[in-house]
Amino acid sequence: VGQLCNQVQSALEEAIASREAALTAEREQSAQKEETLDVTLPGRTPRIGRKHPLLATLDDVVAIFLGLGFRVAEGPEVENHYYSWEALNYPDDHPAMDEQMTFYINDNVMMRSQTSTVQIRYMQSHEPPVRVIVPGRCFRRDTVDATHCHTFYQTEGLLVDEGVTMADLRGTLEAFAHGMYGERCRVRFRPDFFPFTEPSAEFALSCTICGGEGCRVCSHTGWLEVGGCGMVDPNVLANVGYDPDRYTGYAFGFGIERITMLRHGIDDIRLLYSGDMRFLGQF
Ligand code: 2U9
Repeated sequence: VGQLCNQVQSALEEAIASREAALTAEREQSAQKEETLDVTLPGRTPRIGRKHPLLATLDDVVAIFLGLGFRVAEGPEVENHYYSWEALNYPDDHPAMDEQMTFYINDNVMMRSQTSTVQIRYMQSHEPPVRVIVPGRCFRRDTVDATHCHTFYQTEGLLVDEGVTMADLRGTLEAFAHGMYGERCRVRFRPDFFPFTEPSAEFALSCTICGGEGCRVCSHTGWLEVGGCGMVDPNVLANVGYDPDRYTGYAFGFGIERITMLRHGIDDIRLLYSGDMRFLGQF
C-alpha cells in the first residue's frame, strides 16, 4: 500500500508541474502579444478641461466685488419660511410664496428662490458695517424656455453702515458695470418694487453690443435690463436686530446667466446647461 501511495503522489506532482509549465508558457506568449507598444502610432491628444462659462463669469463678478471691499458668503439652498419670506418683509399673501412659483418640500421647507436668505443669516451673525456678496444657485417653478430655467445662478450684494445712500448704490453698480463691460458702460435706474427694499429700482446697462445706439440684442432701446436693487427696507434691518434709525443699507441682485449670455452673445439659456462639448468648447 505504501509503494502505491508513493506512485500516486509522484504521478500527481508530475501532472501539476507539467500543467503549471504549460500555463506559464501560455501566459508569457499572450502577454508578449498584448503588451507590444507600437511607438510609430500617432498619439491621442488629451482633452484639457476648462471653466464653464457660467463659472468664469461668476469668478469675474466675485473678483470685481472683492476689489470693492466686499466679502463672499454662502448658505443653504434649502430654506425655511422665516428666512425665505418673513425676515425679508414679504406680506403673508405675496404671490412668490405660491406653490406655482416656489418648490416646496413641506409647508415650512422650500428650495430658496433668491440668495437674500443668506444675507439675513450673515447679518444675524455679524454687526455692521456689512459688505457682502452672495453668489449661489436658486430655484423657481418657471417653465423652461430660451431665457428661463427652474435652476439658475444669482449674485446678490448687501452693504449696511451708517450714512449709506442710494448714490453709493449707484456708484457701486457703475463700478461693477465698468469692471465687467468697460468704462463706457452706463447704468440706468427705473422705479420698481421689492418687499425687501424701499425705494427699489430695476437697473439696466447701456447695451454691451451696440454701446447704446440700438440693435437687435437690446430690442433697439440701447439698454439691457440686468437686475434689481434698492435701499434695504428698515423692517428687514429691524428683523435682524439692527437699529434702522442708525443704519441704512443698499442691496442688489442679478442673474449670472443673463450676464454670461450678454457677454458672449448666447441667445438660449438652455445651452448653458446642455453639457454639449461642441458648445462649451467655444469658451
Ligand atoms: C437683504 C435685503 C435686500 C437683494 C435684491 C433684487 C433687488 C433683485 C433679482 C434680479 C434678477 C433676482 O436673479 S433675479 O431674478 N433681484 O431684483 N435683489 S434687491 O436685496 C436684498 C437682499 C438681502 C437682507
